[in-house]
Amino acid sequence: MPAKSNKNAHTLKYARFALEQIERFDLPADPRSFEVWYIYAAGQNPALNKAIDAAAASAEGLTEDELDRLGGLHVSSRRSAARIGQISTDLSGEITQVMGMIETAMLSSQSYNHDLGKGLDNIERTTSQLMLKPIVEALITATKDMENAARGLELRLEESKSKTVYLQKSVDTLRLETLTDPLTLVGNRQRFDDSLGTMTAAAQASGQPLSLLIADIDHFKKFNDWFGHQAGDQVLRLVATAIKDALWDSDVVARYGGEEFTVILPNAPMAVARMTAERVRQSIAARDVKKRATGESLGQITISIGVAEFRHGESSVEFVERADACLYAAKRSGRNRVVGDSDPDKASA
Ligand code: GH3
Ligand code: MG
Ligand code: MG
Repeated sequence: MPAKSNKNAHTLKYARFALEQIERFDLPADPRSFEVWYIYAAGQNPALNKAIDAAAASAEGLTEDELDRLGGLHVSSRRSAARIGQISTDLSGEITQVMGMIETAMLSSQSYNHDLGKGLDNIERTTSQLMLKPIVEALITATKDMENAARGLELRLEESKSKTVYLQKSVDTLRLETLTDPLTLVGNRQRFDDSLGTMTAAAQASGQPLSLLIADIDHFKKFNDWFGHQAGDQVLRLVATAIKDALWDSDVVARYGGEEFTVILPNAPMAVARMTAERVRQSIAARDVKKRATGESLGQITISIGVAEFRHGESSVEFVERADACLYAAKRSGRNRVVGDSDPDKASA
């Protein structure tokens, strides 16, 4: 078939090109790099190609970290979309099959009822013992058929149940991915918005305290200018991990924007939230950050944090604004510090 071999020639060409680029940029020959370069060669994703071209032309060249980052940014959303399509197809196939089974079961149950009614009529009407035997035999056969059909349906429904559980798990995984920031693996902005809505509503209803931290890396623009964007990305991952490590599992960490992170602390009043923020700040400031590729010291990274406790009746927008105003105050009063909503230095800043 010429069409097929033509297609094969294309895919081989893409694969060869991908391997050449892996050698050219001295990248690991793993499936992740291969996938990104294959998609590049096929030209399916213009945004990815543009970003890779820009990175290749940059002073640092195209490194493993950068290719990984670009792959995460441009490829995973396409993969999610493809998986949503697959799950949706599997699910509608399953639904069609189950509907078909239910329909068949209803038909055979109707026909069984009919046979049963007819058999009972015949028994009432018959006067001879001899005639009774074939009537009862027919009833037994109909009952056995019905039993078999029911067992078949039961087995098939059991199978369908495990398929549905599997599909449900896939949907859950996918949902988690769509709420995760691909660079830092903490929640993304959507995750923050969703959680804040739910958690302020819960705090409003229960009267339990709820606090919010907004953290921003200090002088991050200069850091990027000095050490490059990839070192900047490494710092973003490090800060995200340091924040997560300093918290409880019930706290929701998200990347709010470029170099800003938020933490929602359920059941935490201001004093607890402030202490938590201080712990996070210190754990980051205490590190001597080294460039992963070269081991070169990147010096001290610091963050500033604003803290607010939820006020009964306020909107989530007002809540965020108060925490943001505290962050601004922390920046104004010198950076590398925590400012709470009730602090005196907030007013002076
Ligand atoms: P300040 O202490 O006042 O917060 O100063 P700043 O330089 O951190 O703040 P500014 O808002 O002026 O700059 C934020 C910089 O963060 C801009 C950009 O260079 C950097 N940035 C934002 N998102 C990313 C990202 O995804 N990767 C990298 N490497 N840098 C980013
Ligand atoms: Mg900022
Ligand atoms: Mg900043």
